[in-house]
Amino acid sequence: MIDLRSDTVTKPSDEMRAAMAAAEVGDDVFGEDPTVNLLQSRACEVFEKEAALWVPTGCMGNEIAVKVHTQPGQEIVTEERGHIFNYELGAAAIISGVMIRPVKSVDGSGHLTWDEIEPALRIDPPYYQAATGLICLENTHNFAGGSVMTAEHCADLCHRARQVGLPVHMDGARIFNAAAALDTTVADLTRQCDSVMFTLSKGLGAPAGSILLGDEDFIRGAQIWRKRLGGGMRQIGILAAAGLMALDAGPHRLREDHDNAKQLARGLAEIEGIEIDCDHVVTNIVIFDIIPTGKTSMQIVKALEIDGVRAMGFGTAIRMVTHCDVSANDIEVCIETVRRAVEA
Ligand code: TLP
Repeated sequence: MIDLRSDTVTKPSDEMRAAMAAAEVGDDVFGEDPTVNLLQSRACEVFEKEAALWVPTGCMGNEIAVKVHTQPGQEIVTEERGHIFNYELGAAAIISGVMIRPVKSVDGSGHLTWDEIEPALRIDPPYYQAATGLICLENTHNFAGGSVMTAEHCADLCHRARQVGLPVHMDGARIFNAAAALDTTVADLTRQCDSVMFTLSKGLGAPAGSILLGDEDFIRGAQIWRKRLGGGMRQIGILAAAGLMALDAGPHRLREDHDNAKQLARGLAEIEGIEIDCDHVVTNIVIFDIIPTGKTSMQIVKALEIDGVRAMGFGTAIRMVTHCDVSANDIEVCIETVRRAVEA
């Protein structure tokens, strides 16, 4: 089975499993797990941020950030296809009591400009309107096809947000993919953000875990909310050992995933009935439209599954994500499998 549903499906390597078995551990709720502590301080170094906190999932990291930055009754602004708005099951409403104000990115990139954000903001509104409490960005932008936001663009948004007194949270689940594509560092891409979440369990290859970063005050608040939400895990060094390997070695091989995604996009573009703009594929996510095939995405996904390829269908589109368990040869097999499914 060639599994392209997501880069979350990667399995830990033998080397990673060995590191996990050998991990030194302690009780992380007491702050005594040396491997977690090492991972958190390593993340601080890499991102050049004051403090970091292990969280079990990216969703928990994002939702803790929303909680710590906002007050109940406020609004948060996100791009309309953003993960926090679409794939976190209304958690911002349930946990933080905030409403999400989704904004359309006119150029389709998923990366809002200040001109798009500003009209959606309510800064010091009259008492009968909800105030904006937070702006959330996403880099790479998952459902805009893994598109990247440059360091300059992000710094500009953060600068303007600061001028109106708003914090900015970066959902950087795949920020290392953005850094690889833009040939820059994750520190540069997130320097002005008040908080950042990045995921160890996607392209970087760890079996679980994300890290939340910010200043010391923010992380103190985040630690309280992690515990409240049931995310205070104990001898978590076993997972942090995998996270350390993922953080050190994972970023170096992401370009291979991006090359495979490009190869996939080019192959798909040659299949009649598939609509894809190859120039938009710059990281490891490939999203293509199948309307002209006359089939539904569910029909195609089902046919692919029977033929040994897994993909994710949504609306009239299909998403395929490359990762460390997929080779260039698998990509060729995948292209031919899609051709058969479309032509059947
Ligand atoms: N994304 C998953 C699904 O939830 C859609 C995937 O397969 O891509 N932010 C972004 C941008 C994400 O893509 C994801 C996961 C998360 C946050 C949540 O991370 P986890 O799955 O660790 O909670």
